[in-house]
Amino acid sequence: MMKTDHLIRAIGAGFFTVALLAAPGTGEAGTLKGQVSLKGGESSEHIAVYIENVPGSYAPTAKRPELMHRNLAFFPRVLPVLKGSVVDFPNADAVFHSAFSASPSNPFELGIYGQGREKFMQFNNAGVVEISCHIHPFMKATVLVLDNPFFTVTDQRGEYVIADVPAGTYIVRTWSANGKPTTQQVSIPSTGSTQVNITIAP
Ligand SMILES: [Cu+2]
Repeated sequence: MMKTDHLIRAIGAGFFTVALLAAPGTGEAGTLKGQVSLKGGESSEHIAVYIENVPGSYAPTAKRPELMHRNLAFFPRVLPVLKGSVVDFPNADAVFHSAFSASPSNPFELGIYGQGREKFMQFNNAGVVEISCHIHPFMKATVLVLDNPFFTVTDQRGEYVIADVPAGTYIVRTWSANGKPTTQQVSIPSTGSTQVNITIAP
């Protein structure tokens, strides 16, 4: 509502004002940031934080996300991606690995392959995709396929920042390898930032 009013006024004021308002990252967008803590003292690094139901349509960027086989583990353990993304699955180990998922949203099978042989998979449906290796049953990863690009992962201190979020009230969720998923409501201001700290139960 407010946005439309602004635009109509801007059109009256001239073309250049309209162009400025339409530029990404200007006006009526705020930043969500905070600290994620995992109860029980496990590392709070690489926990996915994402905002649901942000209006708009979004396309993946040219840079492909990567889910690697490395030291007999998938890296990263949790990988959030935008719907439609092609994810590369390089094998950095000197042993054979595979990657597959039986998750209903995006089932796939890349077969068994050796070092350096790059395989890939396009994730076209939003959902949680649990990934395993046929050869090493202890190898697990999760790809979160999301509807919008307003997601990130925590840094070494458990901190996260999601910038340029259109102002509004949303649900923010987290996903981690060692804790339960969380859900809470957040209000993104039209300018500046809001701090939301999140505690995850083991
Ligand atoms: Cu393996």
